[in-house]
Amino acid sequence: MSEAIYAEPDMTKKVKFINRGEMKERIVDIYVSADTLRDGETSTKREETADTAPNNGPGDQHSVHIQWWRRPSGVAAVCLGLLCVLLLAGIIGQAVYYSNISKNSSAEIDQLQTSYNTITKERGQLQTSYNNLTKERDQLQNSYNTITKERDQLQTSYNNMTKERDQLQTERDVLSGRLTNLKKTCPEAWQKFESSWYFLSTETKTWKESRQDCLERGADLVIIDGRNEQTFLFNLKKRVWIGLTDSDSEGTWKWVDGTPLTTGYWYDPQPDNGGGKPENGEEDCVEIRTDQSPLKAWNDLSCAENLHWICEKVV
Ligand SMILES: [Ca+2]
Ligand SMILES: [Ca+2]
Ligand SMILES: [Ca+2]
Repeated sequence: MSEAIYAEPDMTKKVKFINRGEMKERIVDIYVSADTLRDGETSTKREETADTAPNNGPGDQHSVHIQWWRRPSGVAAVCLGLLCVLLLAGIIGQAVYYSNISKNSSAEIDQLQTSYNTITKERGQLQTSYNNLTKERDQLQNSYNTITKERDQLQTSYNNMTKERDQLQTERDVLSGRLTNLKKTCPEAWQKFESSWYFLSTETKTWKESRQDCLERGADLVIIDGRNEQTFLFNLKKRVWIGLTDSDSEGTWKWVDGTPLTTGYWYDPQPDNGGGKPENGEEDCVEIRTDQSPLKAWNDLSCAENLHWICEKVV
């Protein structure tokens, strides 16, 4: 190794130069410093160009220093360095750009997240409102259905009542017509006085049989309400049964409709319930006698006696 270091260096290299348009070969001496070689470093004796040294012709040896910008490798290195610098600047620019984009994107993501959260919250509120509205709508629908059902029922009841009213009006009109006809003409054997019709029998019966006959005619034994009616009946000049009796309770006189007697047209000393004479028996029914005065003509008599009778029908 030491032999190689201290060996005679090959000082001759052939290089090509361009001088004044001619290609000349020169011998370039390259000196290598032994100290430099020891340190592992190399140095090169630079060439001496034709411009700085006299042209001694082929075979001359010179020590020259070549300027780096004139060396293709130097220019290439410079270009490469510039390219690296530009590339590095580009990378840094890209990094800064994407860093800003990342920051902006992060801010936008935060804003979007906030907006998303807000919208989600509003959506929940809207959903709650929607559910409440749906519930209220269902309740209203139920109320509406109930009211509709009740309305239909009322409508049905109204229709039925209207129908019944029409039927009653028709019946009323029919009855009114019949009444009008009845008022115009009395049934055969009946006579009218004031607001009643009166039927005077042509045969005689007991008080009970007489009343049954009146009921079969749609009437009842006469009820005397005042002086005029009493006088009218007296003037018929018949001993007749009237609808008054104390058969339920002795001395308590009641009309056949159950009303108590208020004004009696007795002649003295009637009513005597037979006057204590066994042959008269119990006297619980009332007749109008014709041998007395019109307003003092009543006598109580045994209900088993046979007399004419008077039926009354109020019209
Ligand atoms: Ca009467
Ligand atoms: Ca009596
Ligand atoms: Ca009597």
